[in-house]
Amino acid sequence: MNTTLTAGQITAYRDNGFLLLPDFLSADELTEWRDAIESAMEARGDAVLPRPDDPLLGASRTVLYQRINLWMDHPQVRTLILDEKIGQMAARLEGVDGIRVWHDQALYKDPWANPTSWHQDNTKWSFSAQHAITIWVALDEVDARNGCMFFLPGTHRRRLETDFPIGAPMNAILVDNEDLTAIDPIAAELPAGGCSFHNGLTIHAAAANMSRHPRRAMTCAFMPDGATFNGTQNVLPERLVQNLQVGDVLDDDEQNPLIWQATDKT
Ligand SMILES: O=C(O)CCC(=O)C(=O)O
Repeated sequence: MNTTLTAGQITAYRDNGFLLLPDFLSADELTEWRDAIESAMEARGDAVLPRPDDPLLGASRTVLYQRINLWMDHPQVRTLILDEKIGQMAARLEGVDGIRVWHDQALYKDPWANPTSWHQDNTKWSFSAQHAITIWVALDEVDARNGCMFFLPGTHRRRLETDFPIGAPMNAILVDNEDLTAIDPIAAELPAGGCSFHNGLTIHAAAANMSRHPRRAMTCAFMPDGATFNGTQNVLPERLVQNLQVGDVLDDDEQNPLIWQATDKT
């Protein structure tokens, strides 16, 4: 795994709100990731989330076939996702001294599936933070034909008041934010084994899959250590939500493991 980040890449990430790393996994590592994710998806079956008291999330495959928190019930995925080297990359990009897993997510776009509409991620989650970040690992080569992502550079500096679902019309986000059309979307074309990182507020979308093959990606969203509950359940289990007040720190290691922390924290 190529976890090197140059000062120039970190600056570009902070300026644009995203970064592409085309040579993230070696060929052998890509095989390992594909095998682990395929096996975890098969073992998971119809359940979007793993635990009995997890919220029931819709499972429409119109836009994406999604399975969340595979790290919780598949040992190989756990090893891949809880890797402190990825946590450290996320922490360096965001300039924070501790990183927790928010949730992982296998995102398969079926052949002919709809586009993923423009949205921000953090407006959906149970914490509101400037320094949330997601890694998106391409398990297949992705381009504009089979559903690569697109980013609007610089949009991570603004939290929109409305949350936009991934199945909304593509232009829904423009209703109150017409100024966004002044920004050129950047296509995140990647070879299989490449990855991107994007900030939790960066506005992004993905094209329709106009190919005969699934577009497979494995992602993990991270939260900065110390992030607090904002009152939204999202993927949190009932058991936790019942005992949380708005403002409580989300630090349950069974749900949101701390995967990297600066050692010189004083
Ligand atoms: O893979 C996709 O189509 C969208 C991914 C996405 O929205 C995300 O990873 O935040």
